[in-house]
Amino acid sequence: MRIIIAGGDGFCGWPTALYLSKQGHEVTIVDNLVRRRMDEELHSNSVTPLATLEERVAKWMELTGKEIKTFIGDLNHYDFLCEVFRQTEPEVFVHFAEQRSAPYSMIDREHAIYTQSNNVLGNLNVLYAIKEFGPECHLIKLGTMGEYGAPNIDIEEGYIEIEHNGRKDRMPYPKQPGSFYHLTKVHDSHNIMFACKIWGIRATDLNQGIVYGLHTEETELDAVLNNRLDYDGVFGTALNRFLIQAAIGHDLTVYGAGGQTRAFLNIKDTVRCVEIAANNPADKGEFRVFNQFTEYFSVKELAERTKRVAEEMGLSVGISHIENPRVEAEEHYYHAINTNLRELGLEPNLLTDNVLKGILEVALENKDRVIKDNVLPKVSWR
Ligand code: NAD
Ligand code: USQ
Repeated sequence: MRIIIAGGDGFCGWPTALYLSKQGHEVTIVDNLVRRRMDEELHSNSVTPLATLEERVAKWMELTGKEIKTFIGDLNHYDFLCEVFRQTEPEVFVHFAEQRSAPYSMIDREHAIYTQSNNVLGNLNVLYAIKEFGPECHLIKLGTMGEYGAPNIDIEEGYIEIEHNGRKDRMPYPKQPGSFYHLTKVHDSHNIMFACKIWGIRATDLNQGIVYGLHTEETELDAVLNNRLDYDGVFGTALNRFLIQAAIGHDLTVYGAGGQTRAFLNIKDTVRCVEIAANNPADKGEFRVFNQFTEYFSVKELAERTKRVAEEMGLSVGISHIENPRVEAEEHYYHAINTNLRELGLEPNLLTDNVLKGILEVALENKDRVIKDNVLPKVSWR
């Protein structure tokens, strides 16, 4: 298939591009490289050294003989996006290209506005480009489990049957997101659902949990193919952050009580889930939602597991419950359904001690790159 990976220079997009290229698909990356500029803005970096996108695709070509084309540009520049569609005629458009950090979106008004316009308008451009240039193209859009928040009932996959005053209907599942970033994903979902209904677009919304790990079989082939690994208080996510904190001898930063329960998956399963969605396209006019995660944990549980595994490796690790910079429930019910991807063949890579050790080893190899000033959270929701 001809597949566009928008956001293909990022943490999820890069390994997905390599994996789909390896399966024989014709892969094109579209990215404006803004994530690399955000590292400069935040005076931060990836724990693993990153080659340029040019070097990455050249190395992939050298090692495998497979070409990944690249277009450097912004989804918000519609003329650019139209040209990409004209030149590549995609059958699948995988959309990772959004500002994905909740803390970044909560820095101040400017960052909230940037996040909402980048994400919501970029996605709207993609919908219009599909309508205009590829009405059969299957949109695979990265959403988030955080769209649902933490309701006191089970979380279904996108839709829930509701009975009200004696009548029943299948409705979109209620959304209670926890940041201006998470809200963009809700707005995107609504826009996509509407576009499917009025124009007959086919779309899959992948409501992904928090991704941990960094390596896939493909990124491990050569240091130039390294994936990024974020640890700072803005872009670092819970489990990866704890493992890097353990590597540098920093206390693990549990926000508040630590009973916040979230859905997680290994980066190896991210790439596989996208492949499963691509191989099983949504019907014309269908807005399909898959909950993309394999397990859920509380952050306290993850900190305790990280501590135990790190101590087995001879490290000394403390856990600090620091004041929560976010406004969120710290103890709550959580039960979410994730059967759609399993039924289509996903075999989860579960979080074993060996997986934790593997990520910790990479963090230890690169620990001198960590800028310690960036580890504690500085962005407040209040
Ligand atoms: P990332 O920031 O590492 O990658 C996103 C990429 O998109 C970057 O390379 C960036 O330069 C590019 N980009 C952003 N805006 C763009 C625009 N307007 N035009 C062109 N390129 C643009 O993020 P990630 O962790 O790889 O996340 C990818 C997607 O998956 C996001 O949509 C995110 O919301 C979603 N997601 C991520 C996680 C996670 O744990 N990382 C979990 C759930 C969902
Ligand atoms: N947390 C800590 N300590 C830390 C960092 C985070 O206790 O050092 C807590 C947070 O308070 C929160 C939970 O861990 O309760 C998750 O935070 P996170 O930063 O790991 O994840 P989040 O902000 O939700 O965002 C990440 C990705 C985002 C994606 C989302 C999936 O950055 O792109 O959409 O995970 S989900 O969580 O399912 O919404």
